[in-house]
Amino acid sequence: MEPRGRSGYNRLAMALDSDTLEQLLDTIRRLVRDRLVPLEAEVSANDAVPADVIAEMRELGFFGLSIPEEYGGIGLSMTEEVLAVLELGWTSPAFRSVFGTNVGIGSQGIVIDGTDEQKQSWLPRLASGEIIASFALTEPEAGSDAGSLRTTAIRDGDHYVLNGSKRYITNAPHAGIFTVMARTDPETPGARGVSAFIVERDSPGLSVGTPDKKMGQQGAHTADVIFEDCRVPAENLIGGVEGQGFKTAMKVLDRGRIHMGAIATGMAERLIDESVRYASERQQFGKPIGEFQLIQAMLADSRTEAYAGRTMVLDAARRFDGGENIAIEAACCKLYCTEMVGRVADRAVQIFGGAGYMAEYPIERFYRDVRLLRIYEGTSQIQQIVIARNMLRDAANG
Ligand code: COS
Repeated sequence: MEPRGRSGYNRLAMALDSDTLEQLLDTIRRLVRDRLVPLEAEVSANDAVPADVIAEMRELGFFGLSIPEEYGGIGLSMTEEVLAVLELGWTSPAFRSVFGTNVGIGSQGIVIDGTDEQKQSWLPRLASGEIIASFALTEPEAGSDAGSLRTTAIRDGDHYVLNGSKRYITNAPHAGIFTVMARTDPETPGARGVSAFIVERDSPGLSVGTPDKKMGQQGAHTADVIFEDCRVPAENLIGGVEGQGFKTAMKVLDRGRIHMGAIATGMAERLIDESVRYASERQQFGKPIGEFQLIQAMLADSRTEAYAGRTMVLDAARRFDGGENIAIEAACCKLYCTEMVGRVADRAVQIFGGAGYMAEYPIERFYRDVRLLRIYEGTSQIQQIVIARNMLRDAANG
């Protein structure tokens, strides 16, 4: 029998021994509940995570959670990452966003498809949090249709010259490097002409726009990134091969979709906790509202759905760690868990009633924060397309 930790999950495909994993999860849980939750309102009001919190997260190794140990990270398996992210979901997503791109979309292009030199030169600095990595795929005219991106990267001697602009790029205002998808072959339309590059923040010709004003997730920052004859050394072409950039981006997003499902589930669990507490305390008609079956139905539906989400992300992560192709399962996680947390947040507002609509309570903020999850890293509709296309392809291939 494999030992079972507090997480209650069979320890398969784990990189850490069980004590170390439990210790890490406990550390995250304590930091989140004792230190970060009390700071949520301040982070939202100031639109910034305090510098000492960022320093603490750096110290704890959060920036390197998913980066292999040989490059200075903690090297969590996907299953372990999911368990960590479920804990992190308990608080405002702004905190996770500080290091989220280093763990996920900003670093994984290099981890998955980078050359040894690229890994050695960038991953240790990403793992330590010395620099932030951003993922630059989306453009003003290319969102869901990522393969139609227009930014060009034209070879000129031992450099590529980039022109174009990227939109809504998470952590762009803080980034030291960008993983940029750009068209190296303007004659080839669609995904095949796209390559991926590591572009340094201080490259001549690169500028970052003013941070976007958003509906929620204050404290997490996005901005445009503009390339005007931006010269990038040819050795920064990820994997050293042109035309592979779209596939690199898709592989990064596959993995990111499990991570995103876990964040959504963690947030749902927090909202349920808040809802149960409020339903136990709030009195109407002479008793706590939790004694009314219509409130109980909402609590039960939320709990059932969050449980389904938790089970799903852990299953997809286990399959990923086992080397299975998880394109369908990852999209299922993103689709189900992010839609699910939308329903859970909506029920939480309903249970809180007028208080759920007021900025004084955290529910209103979470309601706005979770709305983004159904959009970024691939909308729900894109997940449906990915799932159905793969189903039909599998059926055609027997
Ligand atoms: N892993 C590896 N390769 C993949 C892949 C995956 N998950 N998905 C697609 N590919 C490959 C395909 O096999 C194909 O390769 P070949 O040309 O060798 O056959 C190539 O990539 C193009 O794939 P496809 O034809 O499916 O591309 P489409 O242009 O039709 O786009 C969708 C597919 C819509 C799924 C894609 O554009 C997408 O995911 N869009 C959403 C982007 C997104 O999430 N944006 C959020 C912002 S980034 S934070």
